[in-house]
Amino acid sequence: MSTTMKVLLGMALGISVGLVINLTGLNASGTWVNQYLTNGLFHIVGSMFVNALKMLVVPLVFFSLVCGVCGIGDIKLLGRIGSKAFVLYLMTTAIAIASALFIASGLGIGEGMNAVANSNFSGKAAPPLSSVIINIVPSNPISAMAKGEMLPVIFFSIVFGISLLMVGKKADSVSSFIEALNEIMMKMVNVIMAVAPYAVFCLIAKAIANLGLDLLEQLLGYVLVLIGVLMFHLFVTLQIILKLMSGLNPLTFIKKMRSTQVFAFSTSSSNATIPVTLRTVTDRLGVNNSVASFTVPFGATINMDGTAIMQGVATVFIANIYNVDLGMMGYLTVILMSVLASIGTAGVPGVGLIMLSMVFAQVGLPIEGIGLILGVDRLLDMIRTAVNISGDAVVTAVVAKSEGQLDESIYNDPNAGNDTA
Ligand code: DAS
Repeated sequence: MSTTMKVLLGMALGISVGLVINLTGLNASGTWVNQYLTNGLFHIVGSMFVNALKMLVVPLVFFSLVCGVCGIGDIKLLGRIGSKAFVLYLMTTAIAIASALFIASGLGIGEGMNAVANSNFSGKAAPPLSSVIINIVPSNPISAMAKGEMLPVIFFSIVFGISLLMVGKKADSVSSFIEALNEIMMKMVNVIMAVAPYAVFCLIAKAIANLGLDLLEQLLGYVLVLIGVLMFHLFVTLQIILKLMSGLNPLTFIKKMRSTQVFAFSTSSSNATIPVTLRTVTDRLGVNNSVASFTVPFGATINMDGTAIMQGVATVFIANIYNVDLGMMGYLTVILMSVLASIGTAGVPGVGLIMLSMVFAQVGLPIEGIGLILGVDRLLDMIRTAVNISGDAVVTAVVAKSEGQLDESIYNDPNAGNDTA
């Protein structure tokens, strides 16, 4: 049985057990169920899993980012094409997260739950944006890593990667060592995710036992709003950007990208989809390989519009569930963190959720809130990965067109590259 099916099974069982406990009143304070199950076993297993997710963040971001920057291969590539792609990737991600925050807060998902967090989170007010920006440059990168302060970790990782690239051949052994460590971190994500079904059962059972059917309704709201914003970004925002910035036909793009999106959906991994995305943008959209071979892997590492959207919608949802008022400064911090979190997120299944704990920590939300959405995340990860790689392909087409590196006769030929996936 696939991990996705196991997680869904864990979620279904967790909901059933949680409902039985809630509806029969077994969860009343002082009962053995409340003491040894809801706030005992379920709380312990769930909290350990959430800690394991947090454990991955710093090493995953550092090694993934350094590899991503080193993957550029040639520092000169960071020139015109690299700068265009980098600016467009950040722009599409910022638009994605802003639309997510606007729609989710406008709809008020999660409001009225007044859940109480187990962890003694204080709902600390987000620090002023000026101090967030100043602290992006760490005075001590090791201390930033030890404290899990991710903005300075991301800054240090990017500067380290660029410096490694500039050292060139002398640092080849360091580059391959870091690549090996990055592989290990990706494998560690799989190891932790293997436990997800059991953790999902415990976290959902505890949440439903405490919050009852209301939470289920709110959770459905979260899923529907998130899917809605993902579809809006994919079929409206990205297509407007494609049309306005390249003049290319959006309908052709949507038709030709379908099989690649299905592959991304089924693997939940942008990295695994890189070969398929590369083949599609070159053989079917007519992008010259000299551009695609840089912008596609670069995008798979630093550009995750779908993930940023999930982080925006999840932040509003959990803030409302726990009655935390984020305020404008909080929302701006979420936008900055989500854009940077998507830069630091490697394209493998489930990492968006891992980075969400970083966003929550930055704006003072209880990390255990992740447990409420964990059960549905596996399914949503599939959809947002398809959105992630579509954003990579749109920016690749726009950059290629602007560089005169896109053959429009191929783009407009409905049968071009039909034998590719
Ligand atoms: N599944 C990740 C990807 O490969 C994104 C995520 O986890 O949000 O794009």
